[in-house]
Amino acid sequence: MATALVVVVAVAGNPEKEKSEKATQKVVSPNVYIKHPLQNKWALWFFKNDKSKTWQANLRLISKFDTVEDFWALYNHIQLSSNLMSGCDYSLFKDGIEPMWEDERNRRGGRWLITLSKQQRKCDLDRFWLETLLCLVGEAFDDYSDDVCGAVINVRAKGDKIAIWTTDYENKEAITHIGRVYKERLGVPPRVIIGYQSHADTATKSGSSTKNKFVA
Ligand code: MGP
Repeated sequence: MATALVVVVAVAGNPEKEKSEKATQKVVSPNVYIKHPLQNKWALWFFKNDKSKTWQANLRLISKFDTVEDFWALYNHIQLSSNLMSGCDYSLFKDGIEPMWEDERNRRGGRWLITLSKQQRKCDLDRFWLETLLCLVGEAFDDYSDDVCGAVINVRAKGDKIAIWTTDYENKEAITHIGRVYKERLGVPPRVIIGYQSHADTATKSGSSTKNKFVA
């Protein structure tokens, strides 16, 4: 539990008053000095497409945070996704999970994928990504938030993508709950169908599309 901070205000420069009045004590609310903790610690990653390097070498950790204040400080400090060059990604993942298919927590997982039209970069991309971040740090999926590993935004000339990655493509209950809440939070109309695909299928796909394991 938070304890109150007692600020001792000395009556500076007046030793007589200091003696007679001792010191004034003020109790400051903990809200003033304690940052608001998040349930999880998160890491923000950046990917820049340098074709002379491997995919993994292009992935860089930006920073980690575990309070509401540090989340906003970081968010306000970095470029909006719509200002990034095509080929760049941001990824926000729980601390300890790398934003790649190979991580133990992603290997048997998959993603709810939001594909955007080129026109949507202007009106939807940044607000969809911020809402996605808020779903993650705010643990918006109730008991199923434990299944969430992170989220990725791909800025691409052919059409941008945003996805929430979950840990187990066989956990139907968690996946369907997360998909339903996520679609609602983004305000995606019911007639628009979003799909969930396993990373295993995405990584081995032959054509341009991966089959959906679930839809919402
Ligand atoms: P991408 O960046 O997820 O999508 O994957 P993009 O650029 O829209 O391409 P498309 O194929 O979906 O149309 C691009 C490529 O990056 C993949 O084909 C992989 O070669 C590589 N890549 C992407 N991810 C997420 C991973 C990963 O997790 N691990 C590894 N090893 N390579 C990845």
